[in-house]
Amino acid sequence: MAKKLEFRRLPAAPSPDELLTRAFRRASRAADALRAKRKPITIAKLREAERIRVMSQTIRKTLTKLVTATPSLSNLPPFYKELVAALVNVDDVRKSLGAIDGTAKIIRRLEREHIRRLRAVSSLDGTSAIRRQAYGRISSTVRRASDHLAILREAEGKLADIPSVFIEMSTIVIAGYPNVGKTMLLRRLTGSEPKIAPYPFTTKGLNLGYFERGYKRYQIIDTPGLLDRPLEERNPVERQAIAALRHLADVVVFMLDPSGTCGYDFERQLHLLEDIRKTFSNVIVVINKTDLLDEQRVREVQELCKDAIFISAATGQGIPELEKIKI
Ligand SMILES: Nc1nc2c(ncn2[C@@H]2O[C@H](COP(=O)(O)OP(=O)(O)O)[C@@H](O)[C@H]2O)c(=O)[nH]1
Ligand SMILES: [Mg+2]
Repeated sequence: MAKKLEFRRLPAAPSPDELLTRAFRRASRAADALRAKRKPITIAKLREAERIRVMSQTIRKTLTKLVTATPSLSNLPPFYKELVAALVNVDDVRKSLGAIDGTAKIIRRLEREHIRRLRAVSSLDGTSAIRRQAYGRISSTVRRASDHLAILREAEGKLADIPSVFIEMSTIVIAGYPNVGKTMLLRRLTGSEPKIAPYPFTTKGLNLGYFERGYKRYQIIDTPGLLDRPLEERNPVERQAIAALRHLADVVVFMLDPSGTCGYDFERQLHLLEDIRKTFSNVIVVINKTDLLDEQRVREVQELCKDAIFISAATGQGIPELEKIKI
């Protein structure tokens, strides 16, 4: 059964200031709410202990939840793994999670230590001094974790646009220069408008479509802004985002438009085809817009692209031959 991987978003990491402000606020509210008919010194001790406990707990809960709610980035299917690795340094994220876990443990120790020390004091001034010390030490512990929180916050932002795709479904990726007719082919094969999923490095996202032939389901992906210009114009991170598609694509349909209407000459399109062949192993060449070609041009193109399939996404010509290919 094909499995759709909804990439679980990382939780948002707060800044030390946000975290401390929230913790101080909760702590004083909790202490104010404490009512007891006891000696003033006993009440003072109860209040200060409550402030330390609530302050510590608020911070620890947030930090622990941050760690447990972060999905494992190393146990992902290859497509997601490579994509994630293109976007963030997985090792840094792992180290920061470990450090945040450690921070929560240190705060737990500080909480216990200061509450213990409160028991031994006998003056009102003494109780507030111990609470201030606890606040100070816990605050600086949180601030020391500042870089780690920043790393997690940044990772959350960078991984926010990971697309959700069926990772085990037979998948066709369509490539080729803009305006050659990729989206029109997707519409024709699926009989519907593509769904758009976000994809890092392209503001246009991925166009996703699904169709069935026999008992088999297929996923078809059009990648506007991605597989439509030479790879040498890409930065390394973009190349990795493209390479991630290798794990997803069972076949790449490379579409060429020899009609002269897409705005890119045929030579240039053939050059991109060579590029794509370096990255993807299973490439089917499709010549589109045959409805615009005369016989002479068809023969010329046949000479240049021996194994190509000639279609017209607009009229439907050649689509049955394309659908016969087994993937
Ligand atoms: N005549 C003709 N026009 C086509 C064909 N396929 C696509 N087009 C037109 O080419 C333009 C670009 O098509 P589109 O699917 O958006 O290309 P994409 O940028 O590669 O996704 C549109 O105006 C389509 O109507 C075809 O087979 N024949
Ligand atoms: Mg398109």
